[in-house]
Amino acid sequence: MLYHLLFPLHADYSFFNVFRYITFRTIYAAITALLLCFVIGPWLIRELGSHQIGQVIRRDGPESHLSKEGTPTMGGLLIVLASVIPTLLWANLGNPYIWIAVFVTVGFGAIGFVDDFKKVIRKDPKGLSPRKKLLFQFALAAVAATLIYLDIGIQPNVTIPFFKKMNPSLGAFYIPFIILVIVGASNAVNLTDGLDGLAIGPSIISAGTYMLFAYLAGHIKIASYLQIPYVPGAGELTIFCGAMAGAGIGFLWFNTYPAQVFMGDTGSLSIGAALGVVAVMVKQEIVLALVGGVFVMEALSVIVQVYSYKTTRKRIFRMAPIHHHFELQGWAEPKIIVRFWIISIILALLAISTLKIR
Ligand code: 57M
Repeated sequence: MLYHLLFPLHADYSFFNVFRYITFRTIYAAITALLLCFVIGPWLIRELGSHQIGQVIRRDGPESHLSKEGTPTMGGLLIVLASVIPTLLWANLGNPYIWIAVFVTVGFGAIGFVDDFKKVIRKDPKGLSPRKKLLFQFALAAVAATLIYLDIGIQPNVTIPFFKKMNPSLGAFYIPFIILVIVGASNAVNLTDGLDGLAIGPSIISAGTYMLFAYLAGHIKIASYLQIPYVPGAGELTIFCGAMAGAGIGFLWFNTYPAQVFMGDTGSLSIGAALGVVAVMVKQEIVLALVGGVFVMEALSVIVQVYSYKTTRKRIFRMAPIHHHFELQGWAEPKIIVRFWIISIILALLAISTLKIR
């Protein structure tokens, strides 16, 4: 909105030319997101607390979590608002990629919100049934995939990291592929969100990495120099990723150990889906598994544990997802969290290196 209001003034005042630049608008989108978190955050946490929107802690988990009972949850509302509002303020609203990113973020946030609402306010411990939750996720992702493939007309080729000339076309399978990336990422972030700051740290790092990928994919000269797919208009997603990173840092202010608020499914489902849809639109889909390697590791630990437990009645980890395993081994919570962040930074650097090592 600010872009549309202020950029046209450059004809009379050259200063407003600065609104043309994606880099400038990204920085201010991130700052706006941070400020929004600092302004709305304390109020939201107070409101959630006063309405007793507090976490119910499962009794079968690590004992150390029992003291977290009653921590306000649904803080994801803050993340969604602080990602979407700055995007609408600073991005070019004539750009379809921006609207798809906003649609997915708000849509998945709404699914998470219904689940949190049922669990925390209606006191229904089951929340939205896993079946319904998945069904809604698939439906929303299918709408996004159709818009991306049929409406915008993105090529159905995927970028294989480390291989310059390998861009296989998935043809008709591109739509299910997009759905899988979005729904998979959403659920992987959700599984990771089990310790203070554990999910938001790698989310910030991933949003920052995709901020770079989006900028490069949308820049015809750099994209051709790096020989990565050039996606006209996708550069505008840099602003969305900047807002997401800012919102994440702002949320971390309150979610860092010991957390004053949890993001709830409202936050985890929307962050994961947003990362998934951005990865697809900037044509760096496969490398998301590396950028979000911590989320993949958490999801795999659950798959391996459930499979092993169902088939042999034996556990591979003391408890899944894997962060619980380290907790039960006696690692202090902040140690697990910060070490997972470090792993996430290393993975993001490796992912960025795939632009060169090809
Ligand atoms: C949600 N949610 C946290 C909070 C957060 C299939 C199965 C492995 C699924 C998995 C599962 O349900 N995972 C998804 C993980 C919960 O946090 C809430 O949920 C939101 C995210 N969706 O925002 O609202 C708890 O996590 C802790 N937490 C923090 N700080 C944070 O910033 O400490 C969250 C955010 C909170 C709080 O304690 O209450 C969760 O863990 O429930 N299920 C499991 O994770 C269960 N694993 C399990 O049963 N494993 C089995 C195998 C065979 C399936 C095994 O290994 O034996 C564990 N869940 C819990 N305790 N709570 C078991 C132990």
